[in-house]
Amino acid sequence: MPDTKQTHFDAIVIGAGFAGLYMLHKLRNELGLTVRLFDRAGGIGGTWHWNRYPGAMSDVDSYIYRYSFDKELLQEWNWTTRYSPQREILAYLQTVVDRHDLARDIQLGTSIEAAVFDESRDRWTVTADTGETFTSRYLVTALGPLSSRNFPDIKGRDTFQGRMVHTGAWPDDLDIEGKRVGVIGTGSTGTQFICAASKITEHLTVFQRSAQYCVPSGHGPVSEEYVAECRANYDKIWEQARASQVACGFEESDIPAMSVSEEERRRIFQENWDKGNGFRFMFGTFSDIATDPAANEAACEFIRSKIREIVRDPETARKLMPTQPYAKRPICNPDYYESYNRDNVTLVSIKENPIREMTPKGVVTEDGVEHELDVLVFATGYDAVDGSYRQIDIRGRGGRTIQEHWDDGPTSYLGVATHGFPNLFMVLGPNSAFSNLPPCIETQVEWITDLVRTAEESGRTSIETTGQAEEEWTRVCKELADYTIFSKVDSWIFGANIPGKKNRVMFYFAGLANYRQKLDEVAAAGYEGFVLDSSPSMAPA
Ligand code: NA7
Repeated sequence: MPDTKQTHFDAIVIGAGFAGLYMLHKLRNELGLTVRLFDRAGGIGGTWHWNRYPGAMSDVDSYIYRYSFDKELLQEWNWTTRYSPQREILAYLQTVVDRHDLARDIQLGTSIEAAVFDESRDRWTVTADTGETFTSRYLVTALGPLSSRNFPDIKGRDTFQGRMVHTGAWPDDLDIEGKRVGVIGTGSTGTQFICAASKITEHLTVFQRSAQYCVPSGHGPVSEEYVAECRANYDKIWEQARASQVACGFEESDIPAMSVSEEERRRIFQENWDKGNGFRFMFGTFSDIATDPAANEAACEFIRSKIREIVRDPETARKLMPTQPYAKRPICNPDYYESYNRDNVTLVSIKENPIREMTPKGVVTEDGVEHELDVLVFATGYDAVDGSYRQIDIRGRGGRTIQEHWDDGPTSYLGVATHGFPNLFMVLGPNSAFSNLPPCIETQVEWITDLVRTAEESGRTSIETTGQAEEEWTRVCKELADYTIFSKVDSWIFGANIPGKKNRVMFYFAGLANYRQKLDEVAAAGYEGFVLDSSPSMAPA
């Protein structure tokens, strides 16, 4: 338990997920700083605390969906299935907390509502919903890019007498077994939920806005030999991941799709379909699925052919057939399309037949049908990246809010800092690398730690990125995004899933290896793009 009397710290960290826990470990156990980590949840884990819906799991192979820094834990941690379910990831993070004695500096159940920078003292003042106020020299926001829930307002929503839940706040007491369940949303979350819920509910009604490209995950048990091989090869595994684009553990392809014959293309698609995993299918098949329209269409057509093959009812298959490019975050599941062959699953295309309203009994669609439900699940995603920041009143130099600073969309330098907000470091801030998250988180946390160490050693009390560096990074990220097909499709990756939100670049699309190289170059050049200074009142007399 944290010391309740202490109110000033060297650093305050917000968020107890993968990012915040590692940041606490590095700043406290390595730099020797005093740190308090806050989280609004009643437990650690971030995303993995909140997402307890049936089917919740990581869709990146378990062996690489973890930290690399704790080499002993890499050898000790055991796993039995290819991907880790939510409960296992939470247990893993709890083990990390215990092994590194983190709990004594974590204050749970405390939502940070405001953070204000005092430029005369180079300090942040942080206010919590408990009424407590804390101060610190550094503030690290490890808020999670997907934590501000999107809960669409539907006419009559409050009249519904069943239960309504968002997948990102799944209550422990909700059991959907044998119930009539509806789900809105078919993203990574919705499709995972559909696969699991279709097997246990009396009836599942899927309200689909956009049809989804989904490939098999290849999920299943792993052998002890496989686990032993991963353990024996961890040094190589991390080296390969850090030198790759999406850091998911497979070799990315360097072959353009159109450089091979149609037959060979189909063979490679099939081979990767059989191996399973969404990132592998998008980046391991060919080098240009995300950038060349013809390559992209070839992948789309392959997946559509699978939908035709798998789904028995032609009308359901037609509704499931995506027409947009394959350019959202790639999705995989054990048996997504197969779920629609079950008698207890109904698909409603709300593009063709929109939701008119909700009633005490369920959901009424434009065709006048009332879909009676006991539970309605919103798998409707998140106000991604900056959404988490808009929930906190963050004020930098001159009292300027981060909302004002990001009026035209969120920006940063290198995904970790933003001009006018000194000593504020973001983990997975806007325009961080688009990749498997734990390796990107480790990259940023380690880099921020080195930057803080440099400031500490040189007696500087203020670290701030320049407006020019931020503009340049934003320009680079936009150019990279424009080059991809991702930017042509509406999704949370560009903030385009939230009504009224401007479509903005929110990720760096040149991959983790290039991102790491850029960070190394910036550090080697004396943290180019940052000003390390001391405010007048903090300077030595
Ligand atoms: P996503 O990927 O944003 O998916 C949300 C889904 O909800 C998607 O199918 C949306 O349709 C649908 N949606 C959103 N708003 C509405 C409304 N108002 N009406 C109907 N349908 C709606 O979120 P996830 O939670 O699945 O995944 C987020 C990330 O978490 C994921 O990529 C992983 O990295 C982990 P749309 O496609 O926008 O038409």
